[in-house]
Amino acid sequence: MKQTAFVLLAIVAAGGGVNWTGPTSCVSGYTCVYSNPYYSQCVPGSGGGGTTARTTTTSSRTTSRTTTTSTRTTTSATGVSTSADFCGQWDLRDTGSWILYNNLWGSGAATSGSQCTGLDYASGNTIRWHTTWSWQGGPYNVKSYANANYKFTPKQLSALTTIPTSMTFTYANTNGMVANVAYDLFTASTAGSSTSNYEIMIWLGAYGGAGPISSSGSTIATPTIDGVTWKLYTGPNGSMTVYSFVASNAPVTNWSGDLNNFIKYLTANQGVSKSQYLNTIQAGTEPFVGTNAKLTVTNFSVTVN
Ligand SMILES: *[C@@H]1O[C@H](CO)[C@@H](O)[C@H](O)[C@H]1NC(C)=O
Ligand SMILES: *[C@@H]1O[C@H](CO)[C@@H](O)[C@H](O)[C@H]1NC(C)=O
Ligand SMILES: *[C@@H]1O[C@H](CO)[C@@H](O)[C@H](O)[C@H]1NC(C)=O
Ligand SMILES: CC(=O)N[C@H]1CO[C@H](CO)[C@@H](O)[C@@H]1O
Repeated sequence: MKQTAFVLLAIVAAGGGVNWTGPTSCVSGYTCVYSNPYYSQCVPGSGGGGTTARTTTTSSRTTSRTTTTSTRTTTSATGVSTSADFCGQWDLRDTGSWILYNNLWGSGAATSGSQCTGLDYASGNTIRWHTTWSWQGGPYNVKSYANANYKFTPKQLSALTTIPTSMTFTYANTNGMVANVAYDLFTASTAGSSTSNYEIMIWLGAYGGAGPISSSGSTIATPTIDGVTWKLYTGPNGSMTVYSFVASNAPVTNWSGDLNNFIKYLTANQGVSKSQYLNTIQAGTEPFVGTNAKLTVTNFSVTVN
């Protein structure tokens, strides 16, 4: 049951769109469409509005989630643990402390492409992994969210002290690539709930014009947290509020900080209730388009205190 929640949450990762100025507005010459529940997409010229497409996509995705939860769970002891890359849409690797997902949830929007993810090392609260992908077509649609999901006991925000984390990565073949590298945290009013009230994204990388969900198209604040000045955006996903901190000097490829500092910023300044539970911490990449791109997370660690 716990694992089901992880899978559900892993698939609802939200990033944003390309060339947006708001959830339903775009730069001049582009029109907003909704290709899935989480991204307003700006496409060249005039085109459809999105409510119907949004609803349709939501239900098809919900089905996929449910049917694929139990596929391919490999449990291994902690310690060095590598194996062949896995390429199936919902393939994953459970290391005990982590679940590494390929998660090609939006691959249906591509005209061609593929993606494979592999584990390089996992031990305790540290993981090293990589994902390699090419996606063509559907340039305004996210194709996937390959990510490492850290397993921990959900904790009320008021009970958190620190969440030290560090991530070092390289991204190869970024020329022409549209993608992000981002943490994705979810909170809810109950522990372990798969229905989240808040999604907190921390974007270390924003390549090729990728941007987060935003109601206004503008930053709402520019806090400096853990050595980086972040452009903060917010916008809704249905009843869930998304806060995205985008590194102003992205990509930040070697970062360490305290995730609780972002949470404390939001409880102090954005009205996020401390009675919320932090249920999910994951980090990975959301690709739109690119060729032979490769994200290598050379070191990622998280501890929830
Ligand atoms: C976003 O807009 C810029 C210029 O406004 C353009 O060069 C770029 O191709 C656009 N990105 C996409 C994915 O359409
Ligand atoms: C990342 O930063 C840390 C702390 O500044 C440093 O010790 C480490 O060598 C850096 N790693 C890389 C790969 O640059
Ligand atoms: C990986 O991160 C952990 C935790 O920050 C650190 O102890 C370790 O030295 C790092 N390893 C490398 C190879 O950077
Ligand atoms: C996590 C979460 O609540 N995500 C929701 C985003 O909005 C869509 C509907 O638009 C829901 O299906 C998701 O559950």
